[in-house]
Amino acid sequence: MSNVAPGASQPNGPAPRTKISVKERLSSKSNVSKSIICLSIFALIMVVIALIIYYTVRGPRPNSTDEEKKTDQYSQTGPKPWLVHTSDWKGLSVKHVLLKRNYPLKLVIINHSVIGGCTNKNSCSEELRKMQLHVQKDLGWIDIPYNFAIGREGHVYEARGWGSEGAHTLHYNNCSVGIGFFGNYNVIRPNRGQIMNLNKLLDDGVRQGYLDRNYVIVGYKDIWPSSESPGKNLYAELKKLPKYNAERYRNMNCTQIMEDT
Ligand SMILES: *[C@@H]1O[C@H](CO)[C@@H](O)[C@H](O)[C@H]1NC(C)=O
Ligand SMILES: *[C@@H]1O[C@H](CO)[C@@H](O)[C@H](O)[C@H]1NC(C)=O
Ligand SMILES: CC(=O)N[C@H]1CO[C@H](CO)[C@@H](O)[C@@H]1O
Repeated sequence: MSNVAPGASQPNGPAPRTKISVKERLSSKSNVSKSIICLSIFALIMVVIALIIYYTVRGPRPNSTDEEKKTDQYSQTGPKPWLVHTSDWKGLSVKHVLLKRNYPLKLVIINHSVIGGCTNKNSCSEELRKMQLHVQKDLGWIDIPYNFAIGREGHVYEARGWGSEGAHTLHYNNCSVGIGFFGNYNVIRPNRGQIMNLNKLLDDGVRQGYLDRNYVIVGYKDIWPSSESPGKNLYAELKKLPKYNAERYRNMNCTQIMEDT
C-alpha cells in the first residue's frame, strides 16, 4: 500500500503536498525571474561602463569625421582661411631667389618633415620659426627648404611661397614646387583635411599662374628612389590623387621638364 504511487488513490495523502510543491514551484519561478531581471540590469550597467571607458580611452581615430571637422575650423577668416602667411606665423622675412622666368611650373614634389608633427596653428607656427632659425644658423640656408608646409590640423603654411626657388629636392628646385607635410608618415596617416587643402593650394597656384594646369604631383622618392620620403602612408594617399603621375617626368632633368609641352 505504501508503495502505491503518490496521488494515485489517496485523496487525503499527497494532495496538500502537491499544493505546497506548486507553491514552491511558483516561488522558485519568481526567484528565477527576479535573478534574470537582476542579471539583466547588471549586464546593462556593465555594457554602459564598458562603452564609457571605450569612448574615453580610445581618443580620436585618424581620418575620423571629428578630425575633419576640426580641420575645417580654421583659426582665421578671410578668403583663404586655410592659408597662413609668413607674417602670420611670425617668420623672418627673407629675400628669396625668384623664379619668374620658369613659371608656370609643371611639377609638385611632396616631402615629409619626419620630425615634429604639430597639430594647431600655434604649435605649427612655433615649429616653423624653430626650423627657420635652425636652417639659417646651423646649415647656412637662406630659409626653410619648402615652398609650403602643411600641419596635421590642415593649415597650409607659406614658407618660401610661390615665386621663389625652394631647397627641397636637389637638381629639381628651380622647376618644381616643394611641399612638406609635418610629421613622420611612415608612422602617422595623413587626414582628409590635409589632402583637401593641398588641392586648394594647388588650384590656387594654377589660378595665379604659378602652376601649369597640367601639373603633376610626385613623392620625393619618385625622384630620389633611395629615400623613404614622403613616408608610406602619405605616399599611398598621393597615389590616389588624379594629378599624381610619377611616369610623366621620370628621369628627366629640369631643362627637359620645362621644355616639355
Ligand atoms: C636649374 O637648376 C639647374 C641645376 O640645379 C641648372 O643647371 C639650370 O640651369 C637651372 N635652370 C634654370 C632655368 O634656372
Ligand atoms: C638635361 O638632360 C639633357 C639630355 O640628357 C642634357 O643635354 C642637358 O645638359 C641636361 N641639363 C641639365 C641642366 O642637366
Ligand atoms: C626639405 C626636406 O625636408 N627634404 C627631405 C625630404 O625627405 C628626405 C627623406 O626623409 C630628406 O632626406 C630630405 O632632406
